[in-house]
Amino acid sequence: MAVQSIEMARAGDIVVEKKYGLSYREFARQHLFANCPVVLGDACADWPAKDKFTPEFFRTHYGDRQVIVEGKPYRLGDYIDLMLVATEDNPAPYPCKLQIDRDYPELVPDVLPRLRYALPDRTHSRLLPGRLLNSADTLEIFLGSPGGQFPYVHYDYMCLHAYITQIYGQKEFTVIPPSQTPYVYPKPGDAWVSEVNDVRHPDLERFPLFAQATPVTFVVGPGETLFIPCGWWHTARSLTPTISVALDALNASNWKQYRQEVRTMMDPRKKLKTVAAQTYLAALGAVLDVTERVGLSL
Ligand SMILES: O=C(O)CCC(=O)C(=O)O
Ligand SMILES: [Fe+2]
Repeated sequence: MAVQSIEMARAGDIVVEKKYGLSYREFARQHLFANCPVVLGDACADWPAKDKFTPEFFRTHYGDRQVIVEGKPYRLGDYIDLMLVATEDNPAPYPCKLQIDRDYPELVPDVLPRLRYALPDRTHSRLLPGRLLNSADTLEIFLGSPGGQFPYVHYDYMCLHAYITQIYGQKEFTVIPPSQTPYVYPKPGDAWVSEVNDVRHPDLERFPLFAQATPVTFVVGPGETLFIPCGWWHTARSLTPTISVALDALNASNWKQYRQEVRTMMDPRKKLKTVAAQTYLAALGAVLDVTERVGLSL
């Protein structure tokens, strides 16, 4: 099948395209290893979640479950009612996150087969101790309402690649390349979070360099998956009631950046531990490079 490609948005020298029929090889060359975002128009075509995950589905089957949103507990059913009546001017709190593998394991098959573009994946390798991922969440459902805005601009924790699949409704995303990190004011001590949390109305008096950034904004709709490569700053805002599935991936393409994050996050006084972790990760990377090439998952 020929690749179909549509330009979604551009700013400065950055172009974000939507592509259909992209082979894994083309994705790896043009996006994964090139660290270039893309909207994949048909990546989740085989997911049962595509037709199943609706507000009604979650209200009917999980209405009595408790969720914590913006620090406050809600019955999921009540949150969904709120999200359906909310407006841009009066949004429901956001994000309402459901951690699929921990709290809703019976829904895991609905987001399988794993997106082929999100393979290989080392976050689930038996050889990678959870501690070295700092317990990063790697499979979540997000529910939101019109005007519901992700609370900060960030790149994904531990420099993982993010794949956000829009299942229901329309969500607007803004992405900023890693090369513009000096303009986004990373938080001291939390370098993956920007101090500029409102990209639409940035406080240029506090953050004057942000004027030099070229954020790219576009809308992702049902059935579409946004690939956000490691280190790309991003945030999101729902335009309608929304349900999205977010997953993360780690492999040869972001191993070096991931190792750098591990180094940054370790206590600098614990030199021996840092060296041990780096030595282990260097060796593990070399082993997994080989096993993944022959299609073996460890
Ligand atoms: O869909 C969203 O609101 C953004 C989610 C996100 O970027 C994240 O969880 O890391
Ligand atoms: Fe993210």
